Amino acid sequence: MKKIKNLNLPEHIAIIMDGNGRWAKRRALPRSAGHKEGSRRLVNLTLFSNEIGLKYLTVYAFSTENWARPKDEVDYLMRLPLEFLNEYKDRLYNENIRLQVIGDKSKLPQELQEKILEVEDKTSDRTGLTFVIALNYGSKIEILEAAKQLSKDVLANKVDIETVELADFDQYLFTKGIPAVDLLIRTSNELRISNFLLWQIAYSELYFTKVLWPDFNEKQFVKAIKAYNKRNRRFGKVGV
Ligand code: V0D
Repeated sequence: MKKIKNLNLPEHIAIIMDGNGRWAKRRALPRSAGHKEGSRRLVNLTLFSNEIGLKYLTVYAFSTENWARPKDEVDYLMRLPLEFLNEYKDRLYNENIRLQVIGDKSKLPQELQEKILEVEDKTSDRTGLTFVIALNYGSKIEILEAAKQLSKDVLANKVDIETVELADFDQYLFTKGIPAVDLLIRTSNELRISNFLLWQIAYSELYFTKVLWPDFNEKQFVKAIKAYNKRNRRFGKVGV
């Protein structure tokens, strides 16, 4: 494991990978070129996260609202996950990385659904980084579905409504078993949460940067973690 001097790692970092289209536009390239470069960045940062010993990395790849984009772009985007998995599934496994995809997978192309299940299954015993990809994910629908399922369990007498606790509600979310987010990063100078992990970021530190996602390198990443370290030290909390 690569040690970075004086760096206390958060346990769980989440990232909104914004600015791929803008990156391409600035270079007079098609948006797809930005997505492709963004995908390379994602691989690098995932391997780096694992190397420095991060336990959880969650990234926002595609929201439930992204279907409204032009059809050409959606078609292109939908090919990225399959390419990514075919190219990196062995690498993820060999590097001891566990992959998990959160979101409504039922709306994804059949072939992709099967590939996701295959890689999730194959890497389920990996003990390094848990790499969580939010794909066709929306936080409000996640919370609503959790409330609906909890209601069903109450009606079926499986759950006593009077004793339900926050930790019980966690079990109904896509992120079941994954600890709360410690640090949320959003690139590309957008200062919004955009329906990403609303429940899970209740106590997160928020870090916004102007850097576009395809330019967000290891150095930028460490800078964000250092900022997180400083804020936590102010409250006398010691990192892990
Ligand atoms: C495009 C930057 C990997 C954000 C990263 C369909 C925009 C590159 C995946 C991926 C996307 C998803 C699931 C999976 C494995 C990989 C991905 C999308 C976009 C949305 F199991 N990159 N990537 N998915 N981009």
